[in-house]
Amino acid sequence: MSAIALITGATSGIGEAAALILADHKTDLIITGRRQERLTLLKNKLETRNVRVLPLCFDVREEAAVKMILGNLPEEWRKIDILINNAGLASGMGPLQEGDSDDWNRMIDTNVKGLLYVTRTIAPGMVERKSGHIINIGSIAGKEVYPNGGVYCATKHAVGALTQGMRMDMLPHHIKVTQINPGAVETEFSLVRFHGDKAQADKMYEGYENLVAADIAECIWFVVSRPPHVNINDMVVMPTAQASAVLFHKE
Ligand code: NDP
Ligand code: 8X3
Repeated sequence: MSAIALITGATSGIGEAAALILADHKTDLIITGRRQERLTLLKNKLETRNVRVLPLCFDVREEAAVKMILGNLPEEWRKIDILINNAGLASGMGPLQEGDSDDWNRMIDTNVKGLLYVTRTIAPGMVERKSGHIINIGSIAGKEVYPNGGVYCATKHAVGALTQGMRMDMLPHHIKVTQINPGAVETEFSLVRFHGDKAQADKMYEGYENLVAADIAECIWFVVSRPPHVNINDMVVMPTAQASAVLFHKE
């Protein structure tokens, strides 16, 4: 029987690329996100790779929806082997003293609370089966703090703490817990961060070779394909032209 992976935020970027690479390796997929039309397009694409696909449209910030949808999966989808907590975003960029609490709530509710709601719903099944792998997508922003990004950095530092905590809590149950921390990856991330300002978003990727979503998807495949006794705890993956969250070599 094929393994089953659940990916949050599969409608774009890293989540979508992860779905494609896992499908290439014959993993059945539960794909989630808020954009139904994107989920349908991705489902069609994935099914050409001869895997089963279950698209689920919901907002990870809505605890009741997460519980209702993920807590009542069809029988044949309940044994989730791999959970990829990927849904996340930055919203806005600027000094804390000028910050907008709507942006803060969006980031905290998605990146921290959403990840918790999903994990709380899926992990008990893994514990019961004494098998599973949780992969949290952190960030270089969870390893450092940079000006004008304090709240996003705080959410990704929180993901780092939660990853360590869940690894400890699930240690007796043979659950692997991994965190992958990318540097700059060109996805819809910056477009979302700058509230749809494409010119500003494009600037983030000018003058150097950024990562692409498939680079991170390959890392995801690497960590999930290790033998049962090997867990990759933490991986930081940067463009060669990036040495810290804010230090780029641009030509
Ligand atoms: P994208 O914006 O391309 O993708 C984000 C995904 O998250 C989308 O599928 C989106 O789906 C989903 N999502 C966002 N909010 C919600 C929500 N409330 N409920 C459900 N799904 C949601 O960005 P990336 O692929 O780059 O981001 C993926 C992860 O990688 C994020 O956690 C991000 O913080 C992290 N990351 C990104 C980096 C980068 O440089 N791009 C670097 C380091 C980390 P939809 O809109 O359909 O709901
Ligand atoms: C996204 C990378 O450096 O823009 O997590 O915060 S960064």
